[in-house]
Amino acid sequence: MRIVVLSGGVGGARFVRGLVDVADPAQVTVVGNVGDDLEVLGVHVSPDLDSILYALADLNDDERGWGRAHETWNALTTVGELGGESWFRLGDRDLGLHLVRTQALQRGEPLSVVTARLTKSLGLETRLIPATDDRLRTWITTPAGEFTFQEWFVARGHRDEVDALRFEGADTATPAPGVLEAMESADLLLVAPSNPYVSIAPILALPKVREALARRRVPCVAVSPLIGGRAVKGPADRMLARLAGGTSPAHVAGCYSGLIDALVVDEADAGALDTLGDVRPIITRTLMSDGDARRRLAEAALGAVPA
Ligand code: FO1
Repeated sequence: MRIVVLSGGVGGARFVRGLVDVADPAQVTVVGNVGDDLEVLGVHVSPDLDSILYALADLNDDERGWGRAHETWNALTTVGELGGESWFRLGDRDLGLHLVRTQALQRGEPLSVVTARLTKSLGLETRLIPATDDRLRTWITTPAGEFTFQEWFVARGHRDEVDALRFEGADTATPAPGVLEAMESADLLLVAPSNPYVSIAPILALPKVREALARRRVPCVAVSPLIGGRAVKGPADRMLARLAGGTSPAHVAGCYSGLIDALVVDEADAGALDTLGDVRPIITRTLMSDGDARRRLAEAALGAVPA
């Protein structure tokens, strides 16, 4: 079964890791968000692609959620001592990947080509494609002003309420090679349990990706990132409350209106399913606390397709 997953960073990476344990990794294509990308200290960082790469290669720091396990921070300490930019924490091991990627981009290689090479170097069978090779950046409008995603998320600790989002470049950006082909030949489309506004919306802001999803002939299943109306980590619940008016499964499904057939929701949300309309609920335990829990969640999402 060919599967395409639209994914953001931390939650999406955990989900994809579970998915490739229960499905053939070579049949899985992950389309990753690049709206969070940034240039810092002269390197290009693609946090969501890297979270997925590290999770698939078992190199990730499971507790922190981003970056690599057994990380050291010597380069960053030196940067700080020398008065450089150290607000965005790049570990020594992580930095190696950013150097390789940045050099390739500077040579003129598209992000999708570099990413495919990184995937291969790490010995992965799963395809990881950035949603676009073009520049796409998420901007967050708050009462304190407009910030790039990482300024808001990391530098300001996502403390500001979000009034609106803007995906710079999305109107003219085209999907990276392979994205539409993978979506069109998939047997199942999945939306990972990522923040609908900052992780999935930048991918859906590409008109061609949204159109491909809207005209799908195969099931599309989203996994809710909320448990009991609360985000496991991060600002998804606050954003849904403010921007959608609530944190029920229906509010999550509303972010994907016309684009999904089923929504995987946690048992804790099973009492609030009456307004889901055409979207079929799949109820399970969704907390990805360990490998077994991740695999169970992936199996629940796969269950939407008859074997
Ligand atoms: N998140 C933080 O909260 N603080 C950081 O300093 C930070 C650094 C960082 C470096 C590389 C990387 O791949 C991810 C990093 N993240 C950091 C996570 C990242 O900002 C977000 O989790 C994603 O962009 C949201 O999906």
